[in-house]
Amino acid sequence: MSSEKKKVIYSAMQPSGVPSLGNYLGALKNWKNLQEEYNCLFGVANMHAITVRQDPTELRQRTRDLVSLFLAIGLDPEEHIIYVQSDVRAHAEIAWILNCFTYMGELNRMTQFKDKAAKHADNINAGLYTYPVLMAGDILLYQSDLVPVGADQKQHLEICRDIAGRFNSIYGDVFKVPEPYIPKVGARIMGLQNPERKMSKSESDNLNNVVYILDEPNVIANKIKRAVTDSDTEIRYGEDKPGISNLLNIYCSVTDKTPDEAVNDFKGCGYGEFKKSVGDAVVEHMRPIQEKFKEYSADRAYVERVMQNGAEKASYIANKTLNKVKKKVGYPIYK
Ligand code: AQP
Repeated sequence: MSSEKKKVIYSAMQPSGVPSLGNYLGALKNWKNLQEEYNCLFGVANMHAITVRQDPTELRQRTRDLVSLFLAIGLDPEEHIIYVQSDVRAHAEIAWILNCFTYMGELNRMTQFKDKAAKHADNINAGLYTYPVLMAGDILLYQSDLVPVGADQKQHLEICRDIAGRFNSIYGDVFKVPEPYIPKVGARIMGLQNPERKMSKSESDNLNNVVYILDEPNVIANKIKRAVTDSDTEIRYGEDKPGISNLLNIYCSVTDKTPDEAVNDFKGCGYGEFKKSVGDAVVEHMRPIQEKFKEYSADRAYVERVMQNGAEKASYIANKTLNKVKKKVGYPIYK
């Protein structure tokens, strides 16, 4: 299929910590497979990340590291666009305009804002509140057809569609109204110590709860060995067995096995043996990615070239949409 005919898909990740196994299995691993079928934009959402206080030196480093990781998992910066959000000024500009087309009543309903405000009670800033508007701009600037969404992001895509529809109904067809893309395999990975809540990269209070994808092999294996299970000894899926179900999901995702095959693999095994096998499977799956990551992150000049080229390509597309939007709302036009 020629690249013009392919649909545009927009995906981004915040450099708010080293990505977790959840980020990898729920998002990054699927992104790699999208490249054949779609024109992809892969963004490092550093403007979103500063809605929570960040150490500047660390943020800069993590931003570059996330680009290295994108490359390490096989995202292609030639055929697609890998870029850093703050390198494309159109994001900040469109966010302001879209703020003026978003109602506070809509933002008040966002559950992620409520969660993050509770988690960062000392810093409930306006950026945290208007985060969904910035995200709507990310998607709309590139006239994206599809956006991969996990359950946690569904509400944000809905508000993006509402904002686009509202703007279009006033000014004509300026924005493509994006559809959610539901990945064929979309794992939702839960915390190892608290399998009732999703695994999150920025969690720092219990490091055993999160596997980071750059953790050393023995660290990965140990964290999985310490994962909470339950009082019986059976290895099966069940609402009453969130810890075991989560480990089975992790195992399926890294081995590409079905849930039935996974359960079958562990018939008659004890929890110790099961957890060791899951740990080994994760370590083996991550090994080549970790090796490639080391290579890319050692080549800072190349990674920065990817970032600069990506910013240029992304800016070109984004500015086309932004210029249209500016004209529609009545900003000056210079001949
Ligand atoms: N536990 C998870 N299981 C499956 N998918 C997950 N994602 C996040 N956690 C899991 C998916 O990762 C993508 C990028 O997420 P993000 O960086 O934009 O922010 P997030 O969803 O808020 O991820 P985190 O790890 O929880 O970040 P922090 O700790 O900074 O808030 C998304 O596609 C998301 O669905």
